[in-house]
Amino acid sequence: MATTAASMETLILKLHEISAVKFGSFKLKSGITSPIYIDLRLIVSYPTLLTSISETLIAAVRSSDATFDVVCGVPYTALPIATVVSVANNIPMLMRRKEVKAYGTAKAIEGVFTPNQACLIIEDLVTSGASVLETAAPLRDSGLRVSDAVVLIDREQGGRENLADNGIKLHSLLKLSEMVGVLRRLGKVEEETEKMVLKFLDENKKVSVPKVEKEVLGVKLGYADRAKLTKNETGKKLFEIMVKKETNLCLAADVGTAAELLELADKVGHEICLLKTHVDILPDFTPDFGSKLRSIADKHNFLIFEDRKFADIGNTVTMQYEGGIYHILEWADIINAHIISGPGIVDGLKLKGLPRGRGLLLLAEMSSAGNLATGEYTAAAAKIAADHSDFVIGFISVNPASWKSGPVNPALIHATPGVQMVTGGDALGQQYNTPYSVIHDRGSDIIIVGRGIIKAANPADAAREYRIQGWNAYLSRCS
Ligand code: 5BU
Repeated sequence: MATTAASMETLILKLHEISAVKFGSFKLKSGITSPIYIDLRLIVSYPTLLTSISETLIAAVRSSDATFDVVCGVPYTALPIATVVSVANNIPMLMRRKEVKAYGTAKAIEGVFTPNQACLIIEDLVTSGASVLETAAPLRDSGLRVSDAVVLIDREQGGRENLADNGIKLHSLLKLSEMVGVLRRLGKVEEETEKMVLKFLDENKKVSVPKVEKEVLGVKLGYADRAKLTKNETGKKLFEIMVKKETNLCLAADVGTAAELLELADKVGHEICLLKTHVDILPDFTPDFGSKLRSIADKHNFLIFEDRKFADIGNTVTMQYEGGIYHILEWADIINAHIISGPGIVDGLKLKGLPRGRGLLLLAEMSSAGNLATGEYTAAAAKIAADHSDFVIGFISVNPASWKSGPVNPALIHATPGVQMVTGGDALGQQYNTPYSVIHDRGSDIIIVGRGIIKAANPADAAREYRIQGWNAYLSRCS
């Protein structure tokens, strides 16, 4: 069915007739007072209207370039709309359980789907876009792609922009101003009322995503709450250590010998949540290195991350992880892997690591100039992580706030290398950002600092300074 101006007028008139459009003074969810209120919950009582809204919505999406395999309505008002769309067009539907708080747990999404299917979100009305984002987050966590949302009414208060910022294109049938314009033209509202609504819209063009909803999205959730969402015991422990020691600092202990490394670990251990090693650079490595480092880690309560960057097929990495000279599985709480070889690498590492309660970080982005871990590659890492949230605890990231695939499950942690007190780089392509920019602006959780600390005159003092800067950036992100 093509959407004509006449059919839109009929729809608007009908909505007005059933008092789904109200004029007066209404306090909205976002806290602002509005002279107009739209209540589309009523449409369940008017099956013909419900059918025609559903037909109009699907027609609008079909005339765009959006493609999708399944639909999901934003609970609750849009659920009947999505159901009618699904039934009338034979498109499978999914339901998001509104009552599940910690998404990422099983059954946040009801219905049958396969990862990587595209899901169209259906909504009745968009103000800030927060409700659509609340539904997009668990869909994405479950491995679905969400790039389009269709809505009957756009209140024109920033929703379109907020959704675009999160990689979702908004298709709207009606803008609030157009709707009021039609009602005015048809003599249903006074000129005065129309003016009031237009003035209100002009003064409230941008409603930001309210704080409580940001928290649901994980944007502002603190480390302590995120520990509760984490399925992996090492991931949980990491968040807990960060909270307990008030540190989001990881030391990249790239020193010349194992002896130096152990000495440094003991000196700065109280400042860090994580110590990162490159065990293959240590000329004096001995089989007891792991147990020595472990006892320092236990003494100072930090975790050990071997930056091994596994990259081979699943079968090979199981052997590299467990065997060889280094026996990484024995002493490293956390390892990382490229996803270049596909998800089999995660299955391989998980086979050995999960029974030991270990955790894996996926390399979603890299800090070096010209690296190829961008765009689709980064999105693929996010998807693999969502599929393996029992073992994958997060990512090596550089700018997670900019990810086109949107915010990831807050149970997953972001650790960022390329951090120094001033921006810049080295002669071999490393690029540095400051602790504040990494944690506050780019939405990462852990700063990984190497030469900024180990080349300092006093590494313990430098580590302390990085810890304070990183932690303050986190606190200001939360406030
Ligand atoms: P730096 O001295 O702070 O530049 O050390 C950074 C550390 O992080 C170093 O051990 C690198 O191997 C590691 N690193 C990185 O710099 N960039 C990346 O994208 C990844 C790891 Br992954």
